Amino acid sequence: MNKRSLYSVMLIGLILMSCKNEAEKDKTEEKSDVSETAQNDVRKVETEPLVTKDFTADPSAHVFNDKIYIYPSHDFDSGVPEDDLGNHFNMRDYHVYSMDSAGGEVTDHGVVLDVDDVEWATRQMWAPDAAEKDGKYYLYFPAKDENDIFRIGVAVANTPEGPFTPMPDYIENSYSIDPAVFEDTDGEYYMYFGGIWGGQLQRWETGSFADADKYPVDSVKAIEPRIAKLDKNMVSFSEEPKRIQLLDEEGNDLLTGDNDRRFFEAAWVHKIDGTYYLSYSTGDTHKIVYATSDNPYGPFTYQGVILEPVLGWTNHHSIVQFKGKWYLFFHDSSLSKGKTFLRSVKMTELTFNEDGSIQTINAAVQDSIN
Ligand code: FUB
Repeated sequence: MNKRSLYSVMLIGLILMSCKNEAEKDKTEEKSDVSETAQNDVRKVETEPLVTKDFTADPSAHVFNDKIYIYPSHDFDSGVPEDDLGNHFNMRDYHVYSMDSAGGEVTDHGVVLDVDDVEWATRQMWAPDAAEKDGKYYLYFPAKDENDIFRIGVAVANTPEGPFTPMPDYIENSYSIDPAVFEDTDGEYYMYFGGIWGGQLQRWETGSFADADKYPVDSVKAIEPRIAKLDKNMVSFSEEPKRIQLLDEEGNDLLTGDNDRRFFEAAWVHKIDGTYYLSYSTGDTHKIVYATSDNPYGPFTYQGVILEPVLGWTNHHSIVQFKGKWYLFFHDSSLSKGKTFLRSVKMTELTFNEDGSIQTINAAVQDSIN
């Protein structure tokens, strides 16, 4: 065989090998797609905003007196430009909404609290929550104080729809954002809270408010959400806030660089058969994920994704049982056609597997917007 024929044979050989490799690669990719889908079992849902007259976000849903009550943030366009600290979320008041049936007609109970009525608060009325005890209703809300530090306040009402009368000062030892108050089966109430970036949790790592943002490096434990037991009076903490440990499946702390799983903001807790489910937003990876524990203080072990990213930057939710079914309340920016700071509350049914795990939901509506 001369040199030229030898090269031709080698070239044909190489082409055949590369075709075989490509075919095998395609097969492997097909396979891994299939196994990923099987593992995640993502359910795609179509949803409509519950409120279209106003923009609403960060829905905290509760069942009071056989109705679903929703305590959301009230988004509006204040003209403040968007930045990484969320200054464009410049909300000033809260409305309460209710529904007699899941997905039924929504009643707007109007403004129940305004920033001008809160002595200590100056701006940014962010994600609230509510709780009931002995026939009184408590609205917990974060806002910035006169030093531009996020604190958590409380306002009290005789009915779930308010109006709420604010306490003169914020809750002592409270800081950061996104309070979620959970009533345990033994009658104790706990507040879960915190949020990094604009939520300022990173400033409290040393125990007092730092002048500048400082984040742990990627290879160390991520900043953890906080918990504090509420006093019997429901308007103060009965203990110093504690950190909640978040672990991976091997019992190691979730790390700062693990943006797909580490805590960012929007904590929520529900309990089923002795298991506490702590769900939260991963912020810059835009997911709602969850972790479980047999203790309200944790440690909680990461389990998986509840809600894939929605249209808009933030993802914030609540989970509530109503008439035997579980529902996920969340928001997206579909009504405003993608405006980050103009969001709308939605709901969909949540499905649990027999082993207690939660089926992942994909409620993205990106395609219909473009
Ligand atoms: O709505 C303002 C902030 O955006 C909330 O407090 C966060 O959870 C995020 O949804």
